[in-house]
Amino acid sequence: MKHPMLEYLKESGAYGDRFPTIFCPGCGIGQALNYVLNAVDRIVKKDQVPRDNFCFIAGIGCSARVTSHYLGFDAIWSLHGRAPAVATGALLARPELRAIVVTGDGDAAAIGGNHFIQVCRRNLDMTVLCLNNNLYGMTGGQSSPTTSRGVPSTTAPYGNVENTFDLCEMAISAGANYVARWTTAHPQQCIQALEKGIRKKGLSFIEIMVQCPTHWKEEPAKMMKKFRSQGVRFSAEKKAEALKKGQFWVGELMDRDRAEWLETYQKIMDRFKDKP
Ligand SMILES: Cc1ncc(C[n+]2csc(CCOP(=O)(O)OP(=O)(O)O)c2C)c(N)n1
Ligand code: SF4
Ligand SMILES: [Mg+2]
Repeated sequence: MKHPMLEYLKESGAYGDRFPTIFCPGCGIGQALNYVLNAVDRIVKKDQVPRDNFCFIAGIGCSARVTSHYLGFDAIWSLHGRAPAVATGALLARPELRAIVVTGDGDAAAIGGNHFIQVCRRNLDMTVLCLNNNLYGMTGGQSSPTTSRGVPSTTAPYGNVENTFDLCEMAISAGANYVARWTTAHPQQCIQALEKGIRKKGLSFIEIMVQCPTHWKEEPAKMMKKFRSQGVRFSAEKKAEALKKGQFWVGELMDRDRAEWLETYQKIMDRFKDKP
């Protein structure tokens, strides 16, 4: 029996067979790909959104490889960090698109940090999915802006000396309507958050913590168990409590209905439509 999500994937492409994937054994990116396809499948089937209305846009990184390499949807493989800007252009040309940006922590927070902040500030109607493995996977395990302080990496053999970005907090402060964080060890929660986020008007930011067993040199199952124990379920009441070292919030961190940029822009255009 074929995997139910295979109908959304390309089995071969310009450079030959796409399967097995290029991801290392046990990498969390394949799981996240499965979750996003399950969410899209629900929207295609329940809301009758045509498949052609989905457009996936990525930058560069292991995480970015899910788009043009495997997805049987329109996809743009753009420049490192620039996917939010490319998605903005796509939406200006075709506002009916369901634009889904797939990004990594380096892509979104380092080279593309400003692009990410600006789409959140504009609250554009797109979904930004960040597959956060806390390092640069594709280029050899360098520290990224989400690597914890003190943790060694190939660029920080004595431990990372930099402070760490919380991408969800950044998205909330910048103005995104919907923000959620889960991990590969929370499959149903990831699918539900993605489904909600894709439907939601405005910018949805969904962060999935994914294991990179190759560079963290840990067993994937152990890493997923840690995700389960370190991820603390978010609630407004608990917010005041300080998280212990290594812990992070999981859950829906923001769900609000601020005005979305494209709609606001369209209203202004409509006001002047019939004026000479
Ligand atoms: C302009 C530019 N600078 C640097 C690179 C090299 N580069 C490719 S991927 C990458 C980091 C990717 O890290 P992340 O976004 O976390 O993705 P991951 O591989 O971890 O999924 C870098 C620095 C590039 N491709 N283009
Ligand atoms: S290097 Fe890490 S992130 Fe990249 S495919 Fe391998 S396990 Fe996944
Ligand atoms: Mg990364």
